[in-house]
Amino acid sequence: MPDKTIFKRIIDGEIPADVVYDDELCLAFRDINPQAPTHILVIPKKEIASVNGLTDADQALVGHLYLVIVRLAKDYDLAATGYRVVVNTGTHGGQTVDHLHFHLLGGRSLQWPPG
Ligand code: DGP
Repeated sequence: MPDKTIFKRIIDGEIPADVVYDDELCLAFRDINPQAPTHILVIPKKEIASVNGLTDADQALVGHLYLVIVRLAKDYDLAATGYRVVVNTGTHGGQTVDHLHFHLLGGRSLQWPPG
């Protein structure tokens, strides 16, 4: 069994996080290294390493995660000004934690293209 990821340890309550949303399917908490005034990570409680690990069985889960993101964007006053949802994937994508996570970034004007 591979070591637990840091996000699985947060799900299991082994390490603290600034949780902003919690339900039976997912958890949302503030990124420890924020890249914008609001930087929230939304993760499934199910252990999925990246978007590459999604299957047909996860269709409803992905929809749920996205609706939670939209809800948080509204709750944190990002919806009107805009925001970005980022899913870094694999080495070239800059993924550093092998547990699927959606970055919700907002509160400032974000540049494009990313580096
Ligand atoms: P990524 O590079 O896309 O895999 O993003 C991983 C993010 O996770 C990164 O922005 C920093 C954040 N992160 C890493 N460890 C922790 C932690 O222990 N707590 C919190 N809240 N965030 C973490």
